[in-house]
Amino acid sequence: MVKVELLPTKVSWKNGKVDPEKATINPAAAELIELANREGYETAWHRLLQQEPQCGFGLLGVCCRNCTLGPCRIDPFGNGPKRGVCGADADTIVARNILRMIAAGAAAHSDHARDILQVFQYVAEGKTKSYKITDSEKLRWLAKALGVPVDGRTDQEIAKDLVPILAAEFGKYGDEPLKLIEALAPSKRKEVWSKLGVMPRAIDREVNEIMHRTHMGVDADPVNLTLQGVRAALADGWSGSMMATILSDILFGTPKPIKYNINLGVLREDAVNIVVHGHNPVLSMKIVQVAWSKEMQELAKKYGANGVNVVGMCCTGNEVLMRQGIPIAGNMLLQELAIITGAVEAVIADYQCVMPSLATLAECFHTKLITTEPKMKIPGAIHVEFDPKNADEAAKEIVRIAIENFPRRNKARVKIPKHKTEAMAGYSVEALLQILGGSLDPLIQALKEGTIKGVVGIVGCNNPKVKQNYNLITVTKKLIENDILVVGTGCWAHAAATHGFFTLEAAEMAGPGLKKVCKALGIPPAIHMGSCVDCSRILLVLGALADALGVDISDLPAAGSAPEWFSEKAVSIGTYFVASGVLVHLGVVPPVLGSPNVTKLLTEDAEKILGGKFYVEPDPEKAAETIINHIIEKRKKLGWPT
Ligand code: SF4
Ligand code: MSK
Repeated sequence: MVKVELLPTKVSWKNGKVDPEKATINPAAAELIELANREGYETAWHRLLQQEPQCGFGLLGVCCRNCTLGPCRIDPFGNGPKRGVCGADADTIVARNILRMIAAGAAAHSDHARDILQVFQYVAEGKTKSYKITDSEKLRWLAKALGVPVDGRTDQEIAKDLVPILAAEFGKYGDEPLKLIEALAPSKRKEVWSKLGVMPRAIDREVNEIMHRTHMGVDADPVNLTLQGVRAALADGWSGSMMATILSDILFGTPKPIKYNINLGVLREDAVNIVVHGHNPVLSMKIVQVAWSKEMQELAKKYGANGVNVVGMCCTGNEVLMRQGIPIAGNMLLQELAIITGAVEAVIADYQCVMPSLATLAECFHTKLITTEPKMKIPGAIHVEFDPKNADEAAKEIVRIAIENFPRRNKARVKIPKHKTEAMAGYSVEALLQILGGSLDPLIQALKEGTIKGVVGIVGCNNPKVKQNYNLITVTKKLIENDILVVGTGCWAHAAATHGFFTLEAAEMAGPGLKKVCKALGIPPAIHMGSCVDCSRILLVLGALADALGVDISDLPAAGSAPEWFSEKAVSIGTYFVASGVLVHLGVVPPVLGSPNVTKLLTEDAEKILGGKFYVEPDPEKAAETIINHIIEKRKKLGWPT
């Protein structure tokens, strides 16, 4: 059990400023935090310190403002009120709050999927010339999985038939399971979910039902509430996120191994720098295409720049990187620091993980913050509404704004850190299979023999409460040293790449077995599988491994970890991995400790019914050790050498 820690912040003041040494292990970030201190720019670290002490009731999850009888709060130490005005106790309040986090996370991923589906529909109906089917093979694989005929048919005919099937994943009447789950989830898991009554029926319905159940005076049973959270999270992982990944592959290409550079040193003094930020690749893929065009490169020259340099941030960065190999500026906590370099002409943001602070910070520089989605506007930003039907025009307008902004750059203020690292990305399931020679057999063999002891997915964010990248890297390093193959997504991938884990030479850091396998296959010991929604790729790998071995996912020597998570999306991801039978480590304490019952349910009892459970441990060394022991135990149960 994790002890109650009301003030988990490790970042501290030094002479009234943020201490860069305590804030990050990335030297480029440290340089710019120092600059922010000197010049008085505010970053997430500064604002976190201003927030301290953060509300203890909030940290423990025992405050409720679901109605105006409240807000109510429960005294976790038993000296004050034990129930809200309506009579809800700590168990009900904590469970309801977590459930609403899952709903928000599942909604974010799935709404992203809906946006990609809309583009797919336009392509199917011939309503856009800006996009096309790029991976016909994957389209046909999906069609076959969903029972759509493919023989003798064009891509467009197949796509047209897929649209209503995929649209029904979001909303349909009736209790029959989601088609993507039926088609892609392993059979043993589907049995578990059916028996428990958590088989998702429709993505929007599960999210909607959470909002209903958590309304005042509806569901008060923490177990019943949590099971609905499981159902919504499964709808996210195995359908919403899965759909976002598959359709993005079909439209933009299934990733293949690709080299790139990462860290703030990828910004260029001589070029127009555009940062693409957020999660949805639909516009950013176009931005890259337009920015790399001769027309725009020439235009940049007219404005005194040596071309246009598009760099990625967060998961939009991951999406475009995986398919185009664009350089990456960094992960979530680097978004403000990129602007502080003084070298960014435009930040183009779609949605999710985009801090509203960027607008204020951009005003201190010449940087234009451009929002593009009707559902995400930020006061102070320029809004260029993006319509996938005329994506080329929108992309041209945006790139032009950035280029025309170049002469406004104050060269005297430009401070681009020198740091950048070479890395490899692009490991889709298909790419991994190709590397393995067409089947999972070599991986299964290596696992059985113990050359590779297990597989761990590390995902998730940065959180200024944790020294940036420290937890992500410490867990990664310890696992690979112990012959555990690490795969992952999101901001973990940016951290792992920045600190040198995505190179072939990184195999030297791995234990002898993993090192041998990496050298034989020509892969790094830690594998970049994509953006947050691409955690679905990890689900597919786990499902395929379980099916091939004739076991359940919960029997595999596998685990998940989110060492620096912050977002509601991460709560949904963690929950669908637990529900898929995986032990999930959380390095940041979730707001549940105010209810010992809910805490026990998530960290102990869940295993009995789902095969997976949450494990909370802020210390990354200890966490890695526990994960390693968990993997050894699973191997013993399979009768494999440890
Ligand atoms: Fe208070 Fe109950 Fe209303 Fe929540 S739902 S604010 S606990 S009265
Ligand atoms: S971007 S959700 S901070 S991983 Fe996907 Fe990074 Fe977390 Fe956003």
